[in-house]
Amino acid sequence: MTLDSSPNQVTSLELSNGSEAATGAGVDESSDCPVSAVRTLLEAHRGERQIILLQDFPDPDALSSAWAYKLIAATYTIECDIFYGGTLSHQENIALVKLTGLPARRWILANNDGPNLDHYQGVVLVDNQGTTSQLYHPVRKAGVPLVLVIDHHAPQDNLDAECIDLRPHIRATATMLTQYLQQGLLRLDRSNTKHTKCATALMHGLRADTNQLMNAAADDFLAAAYLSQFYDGQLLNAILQASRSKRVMDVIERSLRNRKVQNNVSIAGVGYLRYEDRDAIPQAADFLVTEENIHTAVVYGIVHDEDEEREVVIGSLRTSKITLDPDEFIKEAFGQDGAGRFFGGGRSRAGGFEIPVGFLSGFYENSEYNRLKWEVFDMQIKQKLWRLVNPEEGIITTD
Ligand SMILES: [Mn+2]
Repeated sequence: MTLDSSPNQVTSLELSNGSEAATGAGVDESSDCPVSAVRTLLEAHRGERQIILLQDFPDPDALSSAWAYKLIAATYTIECDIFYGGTLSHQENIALVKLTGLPARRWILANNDGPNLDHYQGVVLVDNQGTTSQLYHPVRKAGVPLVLVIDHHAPQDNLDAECIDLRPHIRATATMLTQYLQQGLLRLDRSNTKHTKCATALMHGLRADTNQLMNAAADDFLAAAYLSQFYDGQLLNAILQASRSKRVMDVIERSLRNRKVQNNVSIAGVGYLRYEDRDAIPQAADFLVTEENIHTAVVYGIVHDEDEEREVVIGSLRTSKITLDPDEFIKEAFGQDGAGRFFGGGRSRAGGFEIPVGFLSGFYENSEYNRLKWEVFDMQIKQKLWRLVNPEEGIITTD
C-alpha cells in the first residue's frame, strides 16, 4: 500500500508462525468463550439493547467486526448501537464507513450529547478491552454491565464480563466474527446488500490486520475463503482507493444516493461542489459504472468558483458499452451553445461536458434560490439524457 500512515492501530499481536496452523477451520476449543457460549449469551439477552464500544480511533477490523456483531445480535432481537470516542482518522476508514453505510457513530464526551445510557442493558467491547476507549469508563460508571468482550489482543485488564472471547493467537477480530457467521449465528444471504457490504467490510478488516493476508494464519485464510463467497470485490477496491479526500467521498456517496437507473444507464446529480472538488465528478462516474448491470454512468453537479463568482455545470460520462460513443452521446444530448460550440465531447469509454450557468450564477448560503437553481438544471440535464437512454423515443438505443 502506498499510504503515508497505516490505517491500523499498532497491536501487541504476536506474529509467531506455526503453532496455530493445526487448529484448522473450527473455533479454538481451548478458548474461554467459544461460539456456543456467545450463542447462549445472545439467547439470554433477547429483546435487550446493547452499546458496542470501539477504540477511540477505530480501524477496519474493529468497525467491520462491530457491524457483524450488530447484525448477528439483531437476529436475537438485540438492538445495538456502535460508538467510538475519537475520530475516523484515515481516508480508508472514512471510505469504509461511507461506502458500506457502516452504522458506527462518534460520541464526543466533551459535548455532553452522548446517548442515554439508561437505554442499554449491556456493553460489548469489540477489538479492544476498554483500555483504548475513553467511552468505556463513563459507560460502566452509569451502571451498564459488561456482557461480552470479543478481541484478539493480549489480555490487558481484569475484565468482569459475562462472557469473554479473547483469542490472541487470531490475527484479526474479523476472523473471529467470520467464524461466528460460519458456525450459524447468522446465515449470510448474497441477495441482502447489508450482508454483502458487511462481508466486504470484514474482508477489509481481516486484510488490514494481517498486512493484506501476508501475516495471516490458517484461521484467517479460512475466514477469508468463507467471506469470498459473499463480499463485493469492486466495493473493496473502491474502499482501497485511499487517496480520495473526504469531500470526494461525500460526492461519491451523494452520487450513490441520488442515482437513477434506466436501461442499464445510471444517472446522478450531486448538487453543488467547490471548484477544487470538481475532480470528484469523474471519480463518482468511475465508481457508478462498476455497478452490476450498469454499462454507462453520468454524474454531474454545479461547480462554483468562489474567486471568480462563476458557476458551471460539470458532468462526466463513463461507459463499458462498446457500441456507445461518448462523444456522439454527449453532443447529441446537449447540443451546441449560441456560438455553435458543443458543450462537451468524449473519447473512447469516457466523456465530459461543461454548461455555463451564466446569468444565473451566484451562490447564496443556504438559500431557496440555490435549491431552485439546482432543481432546474438537474431536471433539464436529466430530460436531455433520458431522451437518449429511453429506447421508445431514443436516438441511441441501449438494448
Ligand atoms: Mn484488530
